Amino acid sequence: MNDKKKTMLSGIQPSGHLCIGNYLGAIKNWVRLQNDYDGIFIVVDLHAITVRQKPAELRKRCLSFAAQYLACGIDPNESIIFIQSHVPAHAELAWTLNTLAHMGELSRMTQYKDKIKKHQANINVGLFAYPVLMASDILLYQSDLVPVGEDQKQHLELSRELAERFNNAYSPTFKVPEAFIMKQSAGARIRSLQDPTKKMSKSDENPNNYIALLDDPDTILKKFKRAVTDSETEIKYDENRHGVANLLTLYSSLTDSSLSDAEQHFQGIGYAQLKKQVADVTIETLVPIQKRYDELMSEKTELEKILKNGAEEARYRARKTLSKVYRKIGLVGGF
Ligand code: ATP
Ligand code: LTN
Repeated sequence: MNDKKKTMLSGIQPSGHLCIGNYLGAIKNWVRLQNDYDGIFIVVDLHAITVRQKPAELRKRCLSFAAQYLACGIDPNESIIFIQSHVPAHAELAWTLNTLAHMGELSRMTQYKDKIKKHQANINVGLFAYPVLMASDILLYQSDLVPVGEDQKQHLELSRELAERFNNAYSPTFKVPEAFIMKQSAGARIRSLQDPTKKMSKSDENPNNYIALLDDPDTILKKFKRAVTDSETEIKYDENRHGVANLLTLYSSLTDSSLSDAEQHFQGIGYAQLKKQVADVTIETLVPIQKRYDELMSEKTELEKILKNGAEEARYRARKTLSKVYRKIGLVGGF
């Protein structure tokens, strides 16, 4: 790995089923940028437990998500992949940054407001402090670039704010990270198939709302056939026609073509064909990923080795930043 490269870092919570929204909004950019950056990709299990998880499923899902990162094209010789809880410094820096974060700014976070509405029975402190843990993931590694979907923009702003607040209160310590977010029409916010006013979410209780990376071709076709569109007929990109705009965005992102080329391609064609062709290009993208995934999961030694090496390297790098932070705030070190 080349030390002169800038650092790119991102993570996904092991909840639900990784979906095409996560792929187009985040993972595809990780893969695209990994040769130019020193990449760090995390399965953020400590974030996932802010919502109640079934222990046996969570355990399996962490490995499965790591395998899906690799199957999508993350190269372990280029980038580091690890599981967040394997590096204790994340929780330690999060505690420290909690003492800098304000109650007011955290209570304004949209994701927090949405999640407490959805999980009324479990409005826990972790859910509230979640963006601070995300800031510590990013700041621990002096990250330059954070490729995420649009829904994470506000959290990224907070990470930048906390870095600056710490640097001003003590002395320059953290790099102030930049978000890397595609345009909405290029996949930053893929919409739910059944309710295209909402974003596609991998833990949606209705599986018809998302295409999972591991859905088989028949399921993919069925889900797209049922996708909600509108009562018009022309296939044109109009942000207010959410369903059709979403299908066009999916088509153009998956085929790496422009929206206007996609519109051209579908001129004079009906919605049934649009759905069928979006299903076809999705299947074409996902089948090779699923094949590689099956290989990785059938013999877990390679996967476990990658995660072990990743955690080792991450622990070393994270400890360097954390020691600096502890020293600057006046904690006694050297024992
Ligand atoms: P959950 O439903 O489990 O809360 P999620 O689907 O919102 O999860 P996250 O783990 O919160 O997924 O997000 C992982 C990454 O995928 C983030 O970078 C996020 O911005 C991106 N992402 C999530 N949903 C979409 C979407 N619909 N379109 C584009 N990017 C998305
Ligand atoms: N909060 C993010 C997941 C996440 C993340 C990160 C993304 C946790 N730590 C660090 C980028 C960098 C989400 O998508 N819900």
